[in-house]
Amino acid sequence: MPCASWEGVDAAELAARCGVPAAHLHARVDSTNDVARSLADEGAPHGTLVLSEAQAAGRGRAGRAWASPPGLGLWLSLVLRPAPGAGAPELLPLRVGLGAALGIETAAGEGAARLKWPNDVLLGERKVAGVLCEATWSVGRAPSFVAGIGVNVLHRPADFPPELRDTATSIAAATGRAPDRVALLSAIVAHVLRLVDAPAGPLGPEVLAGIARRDALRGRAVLVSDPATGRATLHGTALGIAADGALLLRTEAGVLRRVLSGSVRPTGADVGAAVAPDHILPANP
Ligand code: BT5
Repeated sequence: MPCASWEGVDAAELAARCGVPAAHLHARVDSTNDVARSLADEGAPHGTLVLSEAQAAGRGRAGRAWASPPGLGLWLSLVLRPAPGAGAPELLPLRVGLGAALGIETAAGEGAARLKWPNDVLLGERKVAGVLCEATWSVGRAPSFVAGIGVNVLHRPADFPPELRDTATSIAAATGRAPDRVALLSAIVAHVLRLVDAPAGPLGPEVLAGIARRDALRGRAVLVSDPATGRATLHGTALGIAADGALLLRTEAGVLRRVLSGSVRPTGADVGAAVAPDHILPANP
């Protein structure tokens, strides 16, 4: 069921404050990505925003659940229709993740957010936001994308389900301050739309530097696994993110490996200073 306003702001004003053509507001949906997908299929323009106060079936990658209780977060999706010849779709999650991080920093402090490849935003070591980009290609039509972003904003630790209490945080829990959700939403949307409006080719210097500055994995020993099966696929030291979006790893045998998809977690043994902070990240090392 659509609703007329959110946080006392009506849909037209919210759209204007976010700089988007339309804002679709809901009290509860299964997933804002599904609502945005339907709108995209009906021709909704680039930047169309879907926001729901709660999600009954919020999801992450590989069918994982995303906890989306009412009143505590930002559960939103944007319809994206990149211009013909725009940057590669596989780079969208990284651009969207950086945009979410920059928006979160308007509330948490510049440089506070960290990015864990491919799609997590952390405050400290805990996940504050996640990104889920989904694409639709149909014959004879330009592809359209939905970028889903979930941000934990006002949760106290006890508001998280027990299984997330050791790994999740909210902006309020991490900073001790409850941000204005409207200001936060408009900052995130503005950063994301600016960053996805990118020319063709690899990630540019601004995005690469923004990601490198916030890279939560660089210099750490990590384990890569298949998100669908959980099976470990690779172990190594994270060197950074390449311009084509790959996570660069150096294996114990000293071989450079490029990881294009997967779930990653640090295994504890950091090497820190062994990786130069200005490590060069070409698209094809
Ligand atoms: C993600 O997946 O992190 C992407 C999450 C995207 C959520 C948004 S909300 C709006 C839009 N509509 C949707 O239905 N989805 C998008 P992944 O990397 O697969 O991480 C999922 C994992 O994060 C889960 O298996 C949990 O371990 C953890 N998790 C679930 N809910 C969380 C939360 N609220 N905060 C922190 N961690 C959470």
